[in-house]
Amino acid sequence: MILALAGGVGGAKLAHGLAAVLAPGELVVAVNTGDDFTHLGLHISPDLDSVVYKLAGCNNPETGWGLKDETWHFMAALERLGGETWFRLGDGDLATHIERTRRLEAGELLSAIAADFCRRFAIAQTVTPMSDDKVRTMVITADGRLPFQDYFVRLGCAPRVAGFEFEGIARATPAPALAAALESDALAAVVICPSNPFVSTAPILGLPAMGAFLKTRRVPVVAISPIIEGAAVRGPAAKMMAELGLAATAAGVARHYDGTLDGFVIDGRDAALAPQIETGGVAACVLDTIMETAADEALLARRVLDFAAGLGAGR
Ligand code: FO1
Repeated sequence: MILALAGGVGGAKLAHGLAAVLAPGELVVAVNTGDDFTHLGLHISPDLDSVVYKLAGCNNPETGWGLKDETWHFMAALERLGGETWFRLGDGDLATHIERTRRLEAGELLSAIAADFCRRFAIAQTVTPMSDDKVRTMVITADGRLPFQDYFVRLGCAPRVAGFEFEGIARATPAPALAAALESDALAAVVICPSNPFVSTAPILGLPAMGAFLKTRRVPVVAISPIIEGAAVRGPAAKMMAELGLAATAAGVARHYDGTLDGFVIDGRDAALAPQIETGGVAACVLDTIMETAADEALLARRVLDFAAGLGAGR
């Protein structure tokens, strides 16, 4: 069994590739919920939905979030009323948020709702929120302490970043499917998807149970760099690194994951960084990491699994 840790778009793509090359029962995808927030009275789980929509084949390939062939009547009507429209909720997507919120308010757990949504979307793999406990990413910026979606969507990642806090993380426990994967004898490797290391994978790795698992791990942990040639494949990771005074390179990401990894996958264009990464005690693997097609996703997944299979744990 493979445990993949995923944020939004990059996580969804690699999860899709892993789903293509593994048997359904062999993949558990644990998804960041630090980006979750309440908006217009609705519980939004952006990364969870991005992974579920992608695995269901109904994701919007242009945005990476939301549904394909979406309509926007609700947003237009809300705008006419002078409502808040900075966070765009499509008509079909809205059904996900409304139904999830109704069920949460009726007392169901986020993980149980996610499992049921997966079943209804005919997803055979396990996709779970990292936790049923509330964890909220706060971005410490020159303009103050901002909830993640305010920083990311409302302000377009413009404020200068000074750090991050994951409210609630110290008491958050892993969701049942994540806890089971961490304890399973069948677990063969943990794959940290090419998601933003500061705001997408950090909340998952920050769960106290993940810390304990990593310290005593019996299986290799590998990550794929979301940075290629000093730029993020998508999103603000490189900008964040520069503002935090870190080298905005794949080697900088490897250093950020210090103590967590046995192996690190970098893109061919960064091959020259491999020796520097290996100096840090982590095996480096050079692959073509850009995922434009389903075939790219599956090929990268296959090669990442082969790389992980050749590694020992707890370097
Ligand atoms: N991202 C945007 O940049 N603008 C949006 O209006 C927006 C709406 C949105 C609605 C539902 C959803 O599930 C995700 C949405 N996202 C939007 C993406 C999301 O906020 C971020 O990409 C993730 O939180 C970062 O992984």
